[in-house]
Amino acid sequence: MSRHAFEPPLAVAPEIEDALESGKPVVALESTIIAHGMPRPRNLEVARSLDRLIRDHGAVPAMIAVAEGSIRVGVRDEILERLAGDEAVAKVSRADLPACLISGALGATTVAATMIGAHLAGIRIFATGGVGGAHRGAEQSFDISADLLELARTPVAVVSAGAKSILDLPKTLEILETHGVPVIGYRTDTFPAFFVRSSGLPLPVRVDDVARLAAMLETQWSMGLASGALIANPIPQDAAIDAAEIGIALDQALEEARRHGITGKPVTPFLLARLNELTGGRSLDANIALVYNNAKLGAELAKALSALS
Ligand code: PSU
Ligand code: MN
Repeated sequence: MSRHAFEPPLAVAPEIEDALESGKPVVALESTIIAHGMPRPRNLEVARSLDRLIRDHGAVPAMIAVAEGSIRVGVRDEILERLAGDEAVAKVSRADLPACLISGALGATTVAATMIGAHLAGIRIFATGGVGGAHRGAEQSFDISADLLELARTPVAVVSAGAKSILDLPKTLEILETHGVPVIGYRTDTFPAFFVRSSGLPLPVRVDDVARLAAMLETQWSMGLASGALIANPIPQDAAIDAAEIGIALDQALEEARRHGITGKPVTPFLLARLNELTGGRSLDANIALVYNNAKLGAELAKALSALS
């Protein structure tokens, strides 16, 4: 008899279920970047463009969110519009999943919660913008994103442009190393810093082609190492923002967050929104460009992984 009296509350869209059953490439997408990471109305356009882009690159997109008591893998348009337009969408990480599911409320899933949904559905590749990490001052505040621990225990590869330097990137990398999470530079030797192609922090592994990347993931998982992997894909050159310019805006946004006493969950959404204002929308353009770039790599990687199995 199973230890679990209930099936997990998972609702996979038929198209995605078919794709997974026939071994076709599928790429998971998170809903928090849409609900909390980008302003309206661009967020909805981005969600729709991501869907098209992944299809154009030969994979099936799977936006993940919580709605109507289930983890939705693939959301219908009405839910997507509410995620992009509704102020009241909860930000749902691992710890928030059960309460949000029981309440029936609409929830946008973070990297951590999206990895859980992807894994439950059998999706191995997930493309996003940036992952959460150790915040600056984490040695005092203990503010370390659940994304890092999820990467340590859920076998999904996350394609990201690294993490923003609103975080303490050296600490973030140390935590990932401690937990045995491979951080793999895609065509880079250093950890990318989201808007900026390089943080200057060296990475132990660099891979220049997707077939090799897929083989590495397959090898990791074949050994039963049930952790994820972080694929670090730098923002395209022509979309990157000057490190000094973004640094000034980041410092100001961080100072404002401190002054307003903003801590915990609202920190990242607050900083993202302020950065966008402080850079006159340039940070948003860069953010969108790097998400598209990650979606493309995610699709290529999902195809390469499908070809192996
Ligand atoms: N970083 C970004 N954009 C985002 C996020 C992080 O550049 O939208 C979101 C992601 O959903 C990520 C979450 O999983 O913030 C991390 O939040 P926290 O630090 O509260 O775990
Ligand atoms: Mn936090």
